[in-house]
Amino acid sequence: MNNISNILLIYTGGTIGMIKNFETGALVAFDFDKLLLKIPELKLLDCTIDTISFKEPIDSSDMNVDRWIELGHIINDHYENYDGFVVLHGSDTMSYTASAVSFMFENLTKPIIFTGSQLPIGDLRTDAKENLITAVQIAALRQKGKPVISEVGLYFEYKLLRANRTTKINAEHFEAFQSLNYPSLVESGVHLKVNTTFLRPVNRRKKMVFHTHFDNNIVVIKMFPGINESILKGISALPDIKGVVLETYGSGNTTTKKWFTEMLTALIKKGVPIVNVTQCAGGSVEMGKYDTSVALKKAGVISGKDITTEAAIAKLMYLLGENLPLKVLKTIYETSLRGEMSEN
Ligand code: ASN
Repeated sequence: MNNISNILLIYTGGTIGMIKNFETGALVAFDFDKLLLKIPELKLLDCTIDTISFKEPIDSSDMNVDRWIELGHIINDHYENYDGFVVLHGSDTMSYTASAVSFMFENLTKPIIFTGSQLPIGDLRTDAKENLITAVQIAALRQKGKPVISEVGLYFEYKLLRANRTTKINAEHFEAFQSLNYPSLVESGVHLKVNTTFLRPVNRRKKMVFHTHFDNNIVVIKMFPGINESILKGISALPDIKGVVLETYGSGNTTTKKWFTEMLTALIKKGVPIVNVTQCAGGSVEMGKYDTSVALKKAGVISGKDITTEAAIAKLMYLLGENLPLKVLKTIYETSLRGEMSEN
């Protein structure tokens, strides 16, 4: 048995591979092969690495559903030939893409590790080398001939986090991501410390299923004091709306104004799922805990529990793409599918 892992490194763009455009002074995505020349250390790793790149690498602010699917297809097309995948991606929307990819692959038995950097790889003080080298090492980890990680992870600044639990919290610090509702899966110090109890269990008898239907006819509504009735009513009357992520206060609270609850009730009656997620970085939605969320529960609003907004959006697009009746969608949404939310 070959005990060396074969890793596929996929470059989508992001700061990691950017250089300064000397006319505008702004950072733009750069050619991938030239990028690899800057990291000769990759050749020293105890695994084989093949590389593939988006035809046009992008700043991740330009990510969209089509590109999520393009990335999914690259992984799916090569799924049998590699032991693990490392995705180089801009940090701005990495948590969204990585969450979407986690829903794309059901019964995953191999690691898909997202990473990137805050400074370009050519910069003297770059964080790119450590992030990339350790992400590859983690993807290549094996025990008894099988990958140690069999889920979608995000590696940044010495920590591997469950990707669909992450949020970008800092545009300046090297520690750009946090997972407040779930512990780290691997910590990188002198040794790589794997927190085995928090890894997703794997069932190798189940076949991997690749999902590619994401319906982006959704809207995110963030509550704020003074939220405007006519603007919200205008949005909720749009004929194309198929789903709403409602970012609420604290443990799932909103204004108790009649127009607001009536608007939500009318949307749900029309078959539009509304998912309640908290604006807080940590903690969970608990509808009914305060009087200010009782009406939401009654109206049939879905509890996003402790899911991140990034994962909530990806999960809603994914489940809408599966064309489920609203009741079924609600039950499935409130169940953890890829470890993106706590069970109760
Ligand atoms: N704008 C960049 C991106 O998301 C930021 C980064 O990668 N650090 O593509």
